[in-house]
Amino acid sequence: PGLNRRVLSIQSHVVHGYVGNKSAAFPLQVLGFEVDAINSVQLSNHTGYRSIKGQVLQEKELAELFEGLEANNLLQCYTHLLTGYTGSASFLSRISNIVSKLREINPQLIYVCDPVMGDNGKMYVPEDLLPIYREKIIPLADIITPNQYEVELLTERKISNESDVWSAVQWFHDRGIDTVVISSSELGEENELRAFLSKKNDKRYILNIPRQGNGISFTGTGDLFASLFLAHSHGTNNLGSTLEKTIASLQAVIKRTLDSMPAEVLSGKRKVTAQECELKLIQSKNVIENPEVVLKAIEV
Ligand code: PLP
Ligand code: PXL
Repeated sequence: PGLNRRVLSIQSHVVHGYVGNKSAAFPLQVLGFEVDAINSVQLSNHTGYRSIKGQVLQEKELAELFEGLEANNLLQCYTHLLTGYTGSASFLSRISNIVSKLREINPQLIYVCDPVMGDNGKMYVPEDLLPIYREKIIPLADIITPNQYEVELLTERKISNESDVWSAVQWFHDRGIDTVVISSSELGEENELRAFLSKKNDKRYILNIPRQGNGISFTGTGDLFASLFLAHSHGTNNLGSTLEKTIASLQAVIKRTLDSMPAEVLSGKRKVTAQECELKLIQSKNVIENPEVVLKAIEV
């Protein structure tokens, strides 16, 4: 199974910190995947900092990179396509051509789509990406990993309870998506998040996730989630176990990041900075390689 695992990953690059490809590539590599990265943007840092500088890759430039790969017969080798943060509608639109081309070459290609648009009720990409995800990109995916807010945007329905979740999940299955994973939602008990997983015409799971860190929020966790889920879903039908391993590593990375914070931040005496919230990904190599499952997925 170590052979033949190569991901084309189209996401952001940040010079400092861990979101997008910076968050996804290392875990995939540690778990034995070759990662070919296309950087949808190259920014100094993620958008949660005070200032943000850098470049956005244009649709034409994406097409050029892809042409170069094609010209050298390098498109033959992909087992997976992973897409995350994209900053423009025309760029996102172009990804549909890429999916078609890769599928033509490898009909077994798995497309993992993380429709990165926002979190906690706030969009951090232009609004015109939404209809493109909804109409053009989502129907092409095998696995999608939205959070609750992204599900609400895509399905145009508010999610207030578990029954809303499963009908939203069905909305995705009706569009042909095999595996729907809601990476996080506000539907758990107090101080808990809840993740949901559904495989079309097959099993469904929930997994409750204790909140760590007293309201400190992290960036890049969703990108990490998608990369871990891709890696652990490869070659298995046991998606409950895939979700468990994904959450185990994610929680361990968050714990390591919190453990690195100064006492005055942890006690709430001083507000945490964006830099202090950067995931301690490299320091978490062992928990990425060997996730220790403590939180179990419940089949429902
Ligand atoms: N933060 C925590 C603590 C999580 O457990 C998860 C996913 O399970 C996430 C973040 C990822 O969610 P999102 O996609 O909203 O970033
Ligand atoms: O984690 C999502 C993400 C990806 N890429 C960039 C971001 C963010 C979230 O803020 O700013 C550049």
